[in-house]
Amino acid sequence: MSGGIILSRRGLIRAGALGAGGLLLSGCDRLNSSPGFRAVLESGEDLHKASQRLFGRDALAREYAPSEMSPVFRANGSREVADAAYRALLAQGFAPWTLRVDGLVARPLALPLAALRALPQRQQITRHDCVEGWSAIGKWQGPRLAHVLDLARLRPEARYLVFHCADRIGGAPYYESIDLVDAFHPQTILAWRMNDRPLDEAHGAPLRLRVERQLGYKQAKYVMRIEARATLAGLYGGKGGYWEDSSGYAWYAGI
Ligand SMILES: Nc1nc2c(c(=O)[nH]1)N[C@H]1C(S)=C(S)[C@@H](COP(=O)(O)O)O[C@H]1N2
Ligand SMILES: [Mo]
Repeated sequence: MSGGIILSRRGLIRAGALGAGGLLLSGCDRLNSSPGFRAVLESGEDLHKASQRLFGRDALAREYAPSEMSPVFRANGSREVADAAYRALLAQGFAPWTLRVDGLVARPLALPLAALRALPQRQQITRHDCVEGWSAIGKWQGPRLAHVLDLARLRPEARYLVFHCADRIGGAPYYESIDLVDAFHPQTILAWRMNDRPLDEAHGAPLRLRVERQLGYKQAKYVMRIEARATLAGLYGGKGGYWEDSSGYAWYAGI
C-alpha cells in the first residue's frame, strides 16, 4: 500500500496525490461545510477541538529519547479483566484472538495478532497523561490505525471509530471513540508492544489504542473490536466513552 488516506468531503482519498496543502484544505473544507459548524463553535469543548484542528490538525505529539523513558509505568483503571472468554484467550497467549473491524466498512475484518504484527510498524516514545494527575513516558509499537482502516475500507458515512474493550467497570463495558482526524493521524497506532515487550494484562493485552494527542482515558486497553459508525448516539450512554457517559469527562480530551 502506498501513501496514506485522508478524509475529504467526498470520502477517502489518497494523501500522496495531494501533499500537505491538500491535507490542510480538505480539513478546513470539511469543517466549514459541516452543518453543525456554528453550533460546534459555541461550546467550550468543541472550541478547544476546533482550534486544535484548525491550527494543528497534523501536529505531532512530542516524542522522547529512550533515555527519557519512565523506569516505572503505572497501570491504571482496569488492571485485570474478569471476562471468561478473555481469560481463556490470555491463557493461550492470544493465539486464537482476532481483532474485529466492522460497522460502516466495506470489508469487515478479523485480524489475528500475527497479521497486526506483519503490517508496517510504528514505534513512538511518548508521554501518557492521566487526569488523575500522573504521567509516564513509554515506548509503543504497532501498526497505524489508518493502515487497518485502509484494509477494511471505511464507507463514506463513517465519522467515528469506536473501540470496544473486554473489561467492565462497575458492570459497564469500557469503550472509547475518536473521529477520523485522530484515526488517520500518523501517531495513532494499535499498540501490541510496550517498552520492547508484548503488552501485559495490566497495560491492555493484547492490543490497545494510542492516540497520542489526547489524555489517558482515551487510550483504550483490551481492544476486541473496532466499529465504524456515523454517530455516537444510541451507543451506551451516547457520549462516546465509558468516562464520558459515567462522569462527564470531555469526549475530546486534547492535550
Ligand atoms: N479498557 C480500558 N482502557 C483504559 C482504562 C480502563 O480502565 N479500561 N483506563 C484508562 C485510563 S484512565 C488510563 S490513565 C490508561 C491507563 O493505562 P495504563 O494502565 O497502561 O497506565 O488507560 C485507559 N484505558
Ligand atoms: Mo487516566
